Formats: sequence, C-alpha cells, structure tokens
Amino acid sequence: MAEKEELTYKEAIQEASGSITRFPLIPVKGVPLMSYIVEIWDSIWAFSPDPSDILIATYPKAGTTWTQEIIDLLLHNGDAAACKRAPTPIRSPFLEINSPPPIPSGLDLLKNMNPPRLIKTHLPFHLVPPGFLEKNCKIIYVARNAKDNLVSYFYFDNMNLCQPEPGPWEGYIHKFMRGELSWGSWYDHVKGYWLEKEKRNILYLFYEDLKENPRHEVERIMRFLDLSVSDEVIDKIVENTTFKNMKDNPMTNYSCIPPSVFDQSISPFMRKGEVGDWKNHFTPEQIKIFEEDYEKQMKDVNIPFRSLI
Ligand code: PPS
Repeated sequence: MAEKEELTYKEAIQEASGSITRFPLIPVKGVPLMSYIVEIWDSIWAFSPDPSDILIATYPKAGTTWTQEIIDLLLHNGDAAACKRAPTPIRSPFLEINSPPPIPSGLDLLKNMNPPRLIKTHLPFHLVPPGFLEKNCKIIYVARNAKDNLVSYFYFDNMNLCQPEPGPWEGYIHKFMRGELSWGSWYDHVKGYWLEKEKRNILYLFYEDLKENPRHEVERIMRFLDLSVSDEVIDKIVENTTFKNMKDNPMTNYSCIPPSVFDQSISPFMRKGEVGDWKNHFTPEQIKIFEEDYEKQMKDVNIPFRSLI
C-alpha cells in the first residue's frame, strides 16, 4: 500500500516535471512567495481547519520533516510500520504548496483526509489562515539558529529546482539578511511566532534542543498534544527519528520526489542534520557582517537561541 502510494506520487511528479520550473517570487502582505502559491492564495487564506488539526510551522529548513515524523509516530503510539504508509508530504500535507497537475496540492490532499490532520506550513504568523486561530488549533513552531538555517536553505535552493535560483553563497547571505528568499525574512518569522506564543496555542521548539535532548522534546510535544505514550514508546520514537534512520527511510528522505524536481545528487534532502555546520561555510568577514546585522534585526526580542552556535 505504502509503496504503491509512493510510486503514484513519484510518477505524478515525474509526469508533471516538464512544467516545473524555478518559480519567481511575488509578495503577499510583504512576504515573497513563489508565484504558484500566490495563484491559489485566496483558497489558502480561506482554509478552514478542524479544531483537532495540528499545524507544524517553521521557516524552511528548520526541522519540519523531523517534527512531522515525531508527531506522526506519537499519533500512532510509536508504530513505525504505520508511519511508513506513505511519504511525509502525503501523510502530513504542506498547506500552501501548489504544483502543476497531476501533483496534488496541499489543499487537495487535505480535502481527502479526516481530522486530526498534521499540517505543515512555512507561512509566517501573519499569513497563517485565520481559521487556525479561530478554532484554536494547536501550533508547533520549530526555530533553528539563523546561520545553520541559512546554510541548509542554501543547499536546498540549489537542489530544489522549483525554488528561485540561489546564486553564489556570498550573495545568498545578503538575500537571507534582507528577507528576499521564499517565505521571506527568517528574523520576522521566528519573532512573529515568538511574540504570539503566550496568547495562542503555540509550542515553540528549537532544533538545537531536539538535537541535544530529543527525548525531552518528544515528551514536551506529547504533553502539548494531550497524548500519553509509554517510556518504551518514547524510546522507539527517538530511535526512529534519528538523522540516520530518517535518511535511510524512503518515506522520510524525500526520495518520493524525482530528481527532475529534487536533485539529490546536488545535495541530499537529509544533508547533515548537525548543529554548527555554518562554521564550515562562513568566512570571518561574513561572520562579522552577519552578526552585526543580526544584533540590529533581533534587538527587540530575546529569543533564547544558543549563544555558542
Ligand atoms: S523543509 O524542506 O523546509 O521541510 O526542510 P526541513 O525538514 O525543515 O529541514 C531539513 C533540515 O533538517 C535536517 N533534518 C534532521 N536533522 C536532525 N535529525 C533529523 N532526524 C533530521 N531530519 C531532517 C535535514 O538534514 C536538513 O538540515 P541540513 O542542515 O541541511 O542537514
């Protein structure tokens, strides 16, 4: 069953890949989004979730897939076989994604699923469809330190042939600092959810905490979702969601997307999965420029990103 679904998805994307291109960005309420998302913006904004739906919100490359897998496993009491029923983007649809037919859009996938649905979004807080807030849906936000997030996004923009052309590394850093990449400013994104988290039903997590103590974070997610699984199940979930296991798992490593769209020979989707890889990329001069700018952009908030990374 799972294999069949995966094949269907892969074949559909393969079939449509002739019409897939690096899409231009168009601003929506000041946030640059790929044109094919903007085309269906009104339907995205009007999306009406069920109160039991769970939203996983992230800036791209902050640990979305990892968190999707943890939550799907929690919802299935750690049953790894159940979580191999289909690839991640089928089990946990990407709300705003819209691809050429016959690839199903996130909204089309959601239409055919029963709540509680596990929904992924990269939309910044002010672009989250109001239905999620009106229904008080649980939102799990994952933030990753800016420099690692930027490095990961750079590799992704090179291998994802739908995303705008990243250009050279030096210029990419400046695009990131100016908020010109798809889904806009990292700084506004992490701040937007941070400032709302007390008022809303938001659990705010950090990628670095997940790396350091996954068990602790899995337990926090479990409690937030009002679930209760045994210690043994938590151990299994931690084990099934290690970087290595998710990289080797065809249902989580995005091998469901053909190379005409995700060219994993340029960079694997499960690339390194580490904290501090930025040190292998930034020059001392780039660190100085980036950190000076960071101080300015983040001065109005005190989000506890690790100081040593
Ligand atoms: S996406 O395309 O926005 O949904 O990507 P996302 O899943 O948010 O982020 C991908 C990065 O997360 C890393 N990753 C993991 N790290 C540690 N452990 C696990 N289990 C894990 N799963 C995914 C993935 O390798 C990408 O980071 P980089 O730094 O590029 O390796």
